[in-house]
Amino acid sequence: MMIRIRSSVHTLLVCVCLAISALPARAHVGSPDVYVEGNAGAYKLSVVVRPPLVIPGVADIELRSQTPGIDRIEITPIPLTGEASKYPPVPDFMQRPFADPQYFTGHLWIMATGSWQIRFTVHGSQGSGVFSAPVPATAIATRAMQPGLGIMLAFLGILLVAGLVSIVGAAAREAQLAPGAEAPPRGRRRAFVAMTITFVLLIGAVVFGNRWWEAEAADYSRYIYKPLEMQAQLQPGNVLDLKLSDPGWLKQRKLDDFIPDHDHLMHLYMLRWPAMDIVFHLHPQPAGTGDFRLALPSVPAAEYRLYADVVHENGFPETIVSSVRLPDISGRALAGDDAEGTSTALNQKDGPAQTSTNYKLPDGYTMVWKRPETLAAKTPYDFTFVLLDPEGQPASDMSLYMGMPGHAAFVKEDGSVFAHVHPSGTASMAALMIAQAQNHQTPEPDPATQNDPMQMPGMNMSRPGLLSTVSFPYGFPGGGIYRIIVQMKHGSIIETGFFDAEVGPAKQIQ
Ligand SMILES: [Cu+2]
Repeated sequence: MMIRIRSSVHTLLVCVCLAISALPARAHVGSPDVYVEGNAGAYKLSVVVRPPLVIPGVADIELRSQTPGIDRIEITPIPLTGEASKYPPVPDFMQRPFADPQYFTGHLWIMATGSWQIRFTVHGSQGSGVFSAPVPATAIATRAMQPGLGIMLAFLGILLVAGLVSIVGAAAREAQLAPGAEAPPRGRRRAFVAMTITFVLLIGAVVFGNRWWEAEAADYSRYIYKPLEMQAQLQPGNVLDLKLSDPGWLKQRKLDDFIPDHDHLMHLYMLRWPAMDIVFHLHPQPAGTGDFRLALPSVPAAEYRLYADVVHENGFPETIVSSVRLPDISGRALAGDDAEGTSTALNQKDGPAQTSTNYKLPDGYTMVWKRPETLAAKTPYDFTFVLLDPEGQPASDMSLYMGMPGHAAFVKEDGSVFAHVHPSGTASMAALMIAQAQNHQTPEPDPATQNDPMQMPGMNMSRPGLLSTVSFPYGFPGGGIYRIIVQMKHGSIIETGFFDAEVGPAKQIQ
């Protein structure tokens, strides 16, 4: 009987913890934290938003201003689109936790799953300004309770049941006795009956409680994020057909509401797997609801892993993961924004192969990574790359690639992390533009921030003097080996550089 109680109590506790302990959202794969850079009026901000572990839950926000003079910052969580986006709640204020006057932290409740923004209103000596960071918030998985906590809670539960049973027994046996008197056999019998009834009732309560929590957990699990699924199939004529399907999540998710994100409805990274030594950045075209097609370029026979980025109408981004085995294909020539890069295989056994900071490109150019000395998880970095011409000078013929000075993909060796990042950060460009439009900001030309695509009125305009340096704000979600694939464009050539990084565990914040 005791074993049954124990297992029931344990199940109940596990359910409680399943319900309260979910992992957060991810627009990318395995990389939930949002790293963005942008301007609030005269202030250039670097923002990290760590979405909550539960929905509803608290998002942790860190902000560093590259511009001095800030007096105070108000933060507000608002849905990115819809009627509710017009009625922001009363703002909170960010704190300065350290002596550093340009570093701020804050915490905000995110009350529902969906496409959110955190709006920063900055006041200071250089006037006021507004900036919004899009934050997709979803619970994506459940985490089991720690065994130690489970055993402790189960023990306390048993103690509670045993205590109540013995209290009832003592009351039935001895309540009417004079002090010090021995309980008569009748009293003992009465106590036995009372204890049995109490025990059965308590077991009933535990079983009922368990059922209730199971129902709650099942209900909650419906809200756990399930990314769209994708079936990739080779069709005659070297056409890759990508069929999307919804495994069931929120009813409002659709397969026909995608909006263009930096010029395309879908950005497909196709990597030879697991070597990651050949990478294609391609742009399949819609061919019906939830159906995308792509005429393949020439590819060698291999297994390829596919990461497809799309953005829904409400600014909610998804990365759809799939894989496909392709035969040798002699396909079309690459054209437009499509690009290909080749490197050495990611050496999974003996550590990173491309640990150097200089990546030699086939046309004599070199891509250089200003690599930090050490890389730790959960730490915001500016990943800075420079494109040098064959003479070793910064390339002077730079052009924008899909409206931006560069695109980077951070891929973990086991494929569990994939993040497609831009100079403005990890947020999708489409979501950033929705947020920016609401802030009614007119972009001001500023040579110091010309790498920032939000500063560019016509994102496709090629501008003379575009810097050959590009920076991506990002932080690794965890330790391990990552391949960073960086693309920049000069003239009409899209260059693809490969860099490998060994990332240590997260550092304790001082
Ligand atoms: Cu991109």
